[in-house]
This record gives sequence, C-alpha cells and structure tokens, in this order.
Amino acid sequence: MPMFTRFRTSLAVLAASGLSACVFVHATDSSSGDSKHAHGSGLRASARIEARSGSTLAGSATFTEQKGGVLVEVTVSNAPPGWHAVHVHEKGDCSAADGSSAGTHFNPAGHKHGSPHASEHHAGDLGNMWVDEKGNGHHVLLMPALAVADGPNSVRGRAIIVHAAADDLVTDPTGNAGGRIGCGVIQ
Ligand SMILES: [Cu+2]
Repeated sequence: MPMFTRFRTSLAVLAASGLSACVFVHATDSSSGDSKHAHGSGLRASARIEARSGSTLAGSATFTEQKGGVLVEVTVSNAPPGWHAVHVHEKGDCSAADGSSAGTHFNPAGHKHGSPHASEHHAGDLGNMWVDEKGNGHHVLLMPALAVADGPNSVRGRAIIVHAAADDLVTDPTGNAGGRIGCGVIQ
C-alpha cells in the first residue's frame, strides 16, 4: 500500500488505542514483547558483575522499570566486608583489569555527585551497599531518574561498578570511593 496510506493507518491505530507516545517506543522494543503496557511497567535490564582490580567479588544486578522509576537490585558475594559505593558508569565496557574502561559516573543531566536521596546527584549514583562478614551484600533502591527503555536516561549499554571503598556522597565527581572491584555491562 502507498506510504501515505500506511502512515495514516498507524496513526489511526495509535489514536484508537488511546495510549501515550511512550508506548510507541516500547512497541518497537523487541525485548518488551508487549506493546500494551504503560510507561514503566516491567521493562528489565541486567548485568553480571565480575571481579576487577584483583578482587574475588561476583554478583549480579537487575534494573526493572516500574511506576516511579527503575528498581535497582544488586547482589554480591565474596566481597570485602564493609560499605562499598555502587554506581552506574557511563560506558558499558568492563574490559580493563581495573574497571577504568567504564568511564565516569552516568550523569546525563550534568548534575553534581551526591547521595541518591539528595536533591542533586548523578543519575547513576546508587549510594552504598553493606557487605556482611561473610562477604555477601544486597542493595535495593528505586531510582526515579533512570530508565530501561531507550533514551538519554537508559541504563542499557552502561556499566554497574562496585568500588573498594564507601562513597562519601559528597566529593564531586567520584564520591572518593577508591578502586573498582566489580564491573558488569548492563544489557
Ligand atoms: Cu563509581
């Protein structure tokens, strides 16, 4: 059928469905598999976190889009006990032995570094995770400024980093969190 007719047909389908423009983005996303869901209802990304900088850490992270933002869940084992900074970094590249290939914090809005609960912080500032004396850590938080769907705030194609030290939640832009002991590409 002629291009013009096809264009009009898809507009008509969109209009008849009564759905917002963001659903159109989801409809073109092969991983969602469902064009009916509204914004932020279940799109998911994940990462396998591997040891870097000579650590023994192993872990995983999931990012689930839901009402109010992205639910981030990070789990690690065989990690050094204590507090560890966790960030989304801008490049989905964990190839360097020290994790430096992941670049700086994911910061699409050009904000200053801070606590995820502060009024200003990088989109990728996930705060600190507690690792117990057995080396296990679990960190869960909702991040309103992140997304899984394609767009400037999407975590896909970025990296999650676990640091050797705690994030002081103040020092810009790094949080003074030390080396990178875990890295995972988010996909
Ligand atoms: Cu970091």
